[in-house]
Amino acid sequence: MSEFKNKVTDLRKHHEELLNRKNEPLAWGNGIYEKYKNPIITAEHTPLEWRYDFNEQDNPYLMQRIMMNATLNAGAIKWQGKYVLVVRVEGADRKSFFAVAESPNGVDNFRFWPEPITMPDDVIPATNIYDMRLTAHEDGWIYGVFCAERHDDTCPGDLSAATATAGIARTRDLKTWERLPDLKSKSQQRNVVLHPEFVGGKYAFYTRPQDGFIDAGSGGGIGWALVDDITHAEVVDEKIINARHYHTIMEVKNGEGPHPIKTPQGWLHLAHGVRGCASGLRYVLYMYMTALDDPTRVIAQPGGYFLVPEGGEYIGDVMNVAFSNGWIADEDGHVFIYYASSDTRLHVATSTIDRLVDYCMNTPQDGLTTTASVETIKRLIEKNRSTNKEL
Ligand code: BGC
Ligand code: BMA
Repeated sequence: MSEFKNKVTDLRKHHEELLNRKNEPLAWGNGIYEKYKNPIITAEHTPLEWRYDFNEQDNPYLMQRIMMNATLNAGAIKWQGKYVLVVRVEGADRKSFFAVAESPNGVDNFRFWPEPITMPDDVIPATNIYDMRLTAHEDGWIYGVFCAERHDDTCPGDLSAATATAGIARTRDLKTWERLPDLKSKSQQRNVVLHPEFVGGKYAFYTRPQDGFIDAGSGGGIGWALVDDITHAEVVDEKIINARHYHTIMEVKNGEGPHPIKTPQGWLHLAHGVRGCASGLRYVLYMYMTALDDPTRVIAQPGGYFLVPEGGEYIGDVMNVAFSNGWIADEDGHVFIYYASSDTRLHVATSTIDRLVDYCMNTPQDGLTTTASVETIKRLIEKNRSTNKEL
């Protein structure tokens, strides 16, 4: 066999080993969820055909002709019995695109479909698209709502001036997508999510109004808007349902993650919170619950964060980031939380609906001051003193 053929054989073997690698939960977590030993999808998981030209004449050195930089922020859905992610893949050229990867068990053996998604751009064309939230809506369509980013042409000299808008597309098979007009809104929008049910006969969106491209500013928090016609979606009235507070994990920004999971006790929400520090922005995940009869009414707000980057998860293109826009709740109550670390790679954490509801209902709220936090800790110590003498 030629040297080139040997190299190809070795490359394919190495890639298959990575794709088939078993994952296992880590011991000694927080009891709320289990994190796993290996990331589930990295740039190295992308198909070799996307990166290498396998023609020996054209690529005698077997170089990567197109490099992949990161796999992050995936939308998630259980589809035809498989755990399916619409991954934000980012190439070496800093363009993000969407690509479907599926796994038989949700924690390992993720494989990309042969081709990335061709997202129609027959609206105002975007420079970059990312962070899709998937919603199997009761109208029968699967919607993907994502951020569409364009240069802000009102600042001609400024190459980093940009606008963020919610792009909307729908599909029945995750292969062919119909693009709808972007969500019309007075402000810029990122982290827009479609609620899975009609509310009063209307489509309902979680929004995140913001003053500028980066600044949430007076945007206030996670918003909610009802829309009559999804094919011409417009935010007319927007109310803040989950606000930000001084000196919390979401002081600077927050945003809805995937759409909430319906449980008998209420809607279970996963979101991200951002605070500023000397090293930049710190992104962490948090949870809250809203009422079944009114998805805008918060009924539980556990204090502090739910999940943060740890160990190697801190390191990556954008350090100190945990971000999630996808989770899957199985019929038997198991929940697969897909999160990315530091805008570089994808991980899974597993839990159950019961544990997550327990976490939301029984974790003390943030009292917003040191004094309140110390009193909360003392109450727990006292409870343990009086009830668990034998331990
Ligand atoms: C990046 C996003 C980021 C946003 C705001 C975009 O250009 O692609 O990952 O969230 O800027 O910082
Ligand atoms: C945000 C998100 C993500 C990203 C994060 C950190 O604004 O929309 O795309 O993970 O920034 O860079």
